[in-house]
Amino acid sequence: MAVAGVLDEIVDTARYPLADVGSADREGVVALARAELAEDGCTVLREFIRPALVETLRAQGEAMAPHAYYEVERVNAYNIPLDTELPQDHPGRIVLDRGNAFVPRDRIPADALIHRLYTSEPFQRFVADCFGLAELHEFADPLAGLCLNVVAPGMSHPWHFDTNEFTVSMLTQPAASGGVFEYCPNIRSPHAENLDDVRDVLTGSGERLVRGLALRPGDLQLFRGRFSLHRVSPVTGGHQRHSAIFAYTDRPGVIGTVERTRQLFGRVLPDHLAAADAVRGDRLLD
Ligand SMILES: O=C(O)CCC(=O)C(=O)O
Ligand SMILES: [Fe+2]
Repeated sequence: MAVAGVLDEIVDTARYPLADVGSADREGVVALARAELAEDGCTVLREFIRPALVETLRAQGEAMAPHAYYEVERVNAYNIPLDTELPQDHPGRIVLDRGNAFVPRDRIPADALIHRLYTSEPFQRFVADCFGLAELHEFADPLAGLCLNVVAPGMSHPWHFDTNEFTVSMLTQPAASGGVFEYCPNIRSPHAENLDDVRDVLTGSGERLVRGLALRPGDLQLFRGRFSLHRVSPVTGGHQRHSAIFAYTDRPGVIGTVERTRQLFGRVLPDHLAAADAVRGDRLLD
């Protein structure tokens, strides 16, 4: 089968039979992922990529990394404007340096392993099933849909919540030291911000809430980052940490705002302007 063929080449389909919809083996993998996501918002599918391709995965990431947009941004954990009016002790008042940089989708070759996986229909169906979603769509955004997250030595991707309810990612090159993915399972819920716990983590006294994840290149991570505060700890050692971020949504046509796109990538494309026009009817400043 042609579609399964692409996956077979990249994914360890003996362990993860993505295309065998309805098979007991696939159901078992999905059920385990669902149980772990329900329990603590995160699941890791170990050695998802065939071990023989892990070096290709790393080398492709390294080749695209120079196309990342490097600009340290001052942020808070909620990714809301820093001048938002908040009570004195609100953790959203704690300012962090976001030192990671993203390679955008239009600088990722179509034949790169991460691009082939991101656009694979059976892969998307599998991810949807793991998250329990009826529908799953690639971001319509020509930059933010698929990114390589680059964290250079001395930098970190600081504590934050994702806007998206679910995130799919894959480490392609670990840091020499540091650069650990750390998260606080379900530290907030749709009904409760739990500001005291979030403040503890941001001020360094929340160790009891933090879990470190030992990721290896080629592992697939499924994560509910909207409820679990998370970060990539400071990278040390001689080289960058790279991870692929596969951005999907549960409805079609989602595209980033002009302002956010400029912050993340340093530029916008006609699609972003057109989407803003469609929403606002003009291109005037606020
Ligand atoms: O690079 C990672 O492992 C995490 C990335 C992340 O949290 C994000 O892009 O929102
Ligand atoms: Fe995140």
